[in-house]
Amino acid sequence: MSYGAGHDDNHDHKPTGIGRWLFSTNHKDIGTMYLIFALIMFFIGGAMAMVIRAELFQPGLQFVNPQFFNQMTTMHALIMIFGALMPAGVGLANWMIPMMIGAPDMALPRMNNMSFWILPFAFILLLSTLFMDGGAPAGGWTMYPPLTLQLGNAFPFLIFTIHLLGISSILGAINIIATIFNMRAPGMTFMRLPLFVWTWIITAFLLIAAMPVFAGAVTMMLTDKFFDTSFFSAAGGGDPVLFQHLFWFFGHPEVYILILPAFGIVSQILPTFARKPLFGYASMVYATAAIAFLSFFVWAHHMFTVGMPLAGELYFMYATMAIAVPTGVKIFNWIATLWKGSMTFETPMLFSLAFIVLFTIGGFTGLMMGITPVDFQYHDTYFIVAHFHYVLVPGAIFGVMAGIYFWLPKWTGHMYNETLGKWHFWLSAVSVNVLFFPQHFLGLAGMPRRIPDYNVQFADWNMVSSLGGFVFGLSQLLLVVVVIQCVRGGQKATDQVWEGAHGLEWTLPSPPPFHSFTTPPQVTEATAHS
Ligand code: CU1
Repeated sequence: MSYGAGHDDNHDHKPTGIGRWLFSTNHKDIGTMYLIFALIMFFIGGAMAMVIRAELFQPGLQFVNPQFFNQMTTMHALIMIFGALMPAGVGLANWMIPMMIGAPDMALPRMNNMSFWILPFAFILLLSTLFMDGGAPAGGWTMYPPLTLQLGNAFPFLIFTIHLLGISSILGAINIIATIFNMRAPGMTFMRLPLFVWTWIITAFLLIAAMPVFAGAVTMMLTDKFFDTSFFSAAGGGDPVLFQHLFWFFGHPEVYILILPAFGIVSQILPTFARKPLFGYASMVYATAAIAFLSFFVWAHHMFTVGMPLAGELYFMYATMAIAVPTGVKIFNWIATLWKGSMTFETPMLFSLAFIVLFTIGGFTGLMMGITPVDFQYHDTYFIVAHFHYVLVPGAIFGVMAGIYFWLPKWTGHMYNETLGKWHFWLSAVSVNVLFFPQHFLGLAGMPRRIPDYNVQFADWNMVSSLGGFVFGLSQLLLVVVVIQCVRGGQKATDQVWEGAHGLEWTLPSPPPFHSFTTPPQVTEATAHS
């Protein structure tokens, strides 16, 4: 693998071969490992989604038994969230944050190595449960007791996996905070940080605050199973609903851990391809911080149906509505950034534009579910599945895709194949809607989630959804082709790959340096649309 401009290695210790990766303390190498790991997990989790969509292609039981189906839904979620999206975000952070703030590496490079290398072992542990007596976890990724307590041999492995993932992401978050707080180049003040860096500061604090709650909750479940405690058992004076409170106190901020880095990526890309500075930089920072802060006060909107007091239900409804305000600020700023811009539509820009439209659909359905009285109808239906997949697939994953295409030339020193990139985008953007939009209809019509079979009234839209799913799954292979081609060769990337205005491209300190706008942008009307 070769690196492009900017690759320098100041470390005394330079292992080669496999040692370069095993013992790496280099933020670029570690970032690359995170990204490759995330891609592998994306395809393992995606293969499980294909099993799910194949089984749901038509009513009846065709390919798998119900138990295995439940294992697939549970493992798909755990792998996509903890194995694909979070490591992809940390990989991008590793690659880009030191360069964006003018630091030679991460603040704690050896810990960086450990954060990464915990992950493959954690997922080998989790995936090994598929071959155990009693099978893999099947009670849903939310691991509610008492269902999850009935797991066989896989149970302690599941808990230990969560502990390992928690350690990995907390160490990663500490490293990111230490790097950004201590290693900024002179003049790189907080309010000049690129938005991607800002979203990662906030994400890192979310991780540090949320992961221990999750680790604590699963540990309490562990002692319930093996040490006769009854935190979540009504028979012993405990309450299974307590687990739901603890889980969602982690789970809701976790959603923002997945999406905020994507917000940051999109905030870097839109100004570059609109050739205008980001609209409302300071309000973007404050809106991101407000979203993160509020995310800790809305958890019970996932559990309106457990029988809370009315005042509680109303509180969680209004608190949920409140998050729409800073989110709306961000959407407004992105659109205002595009307004009258000299736009071009290369692959990173296409993914970013689709992100704005499709993430907003997921946001709106989230508001629908936040309305307590109607959530009683939507709860545990496919409407929920449609909602969070809009947020996470054309939302978070499209954000990551945009970032990969945007920065690939920087990472490899080569241009990627734009034609293949555009094919990847258009196939993904069309099929993702064929896949997930009909699931809204299914949910509103009453189809429950997490079932391997369904009433014939749901047959048509399930077939459409599955067809979309197969096309979406296969389309992702194009990304692998593009990345491999780009790593191995291709047209040499220039310093200003996207021919944006000076300063907008790689780092985008904002407000941009004064000189950025004293000379005319390099791109004229004529070249911008050629
Ligand atoms: Cu939530």
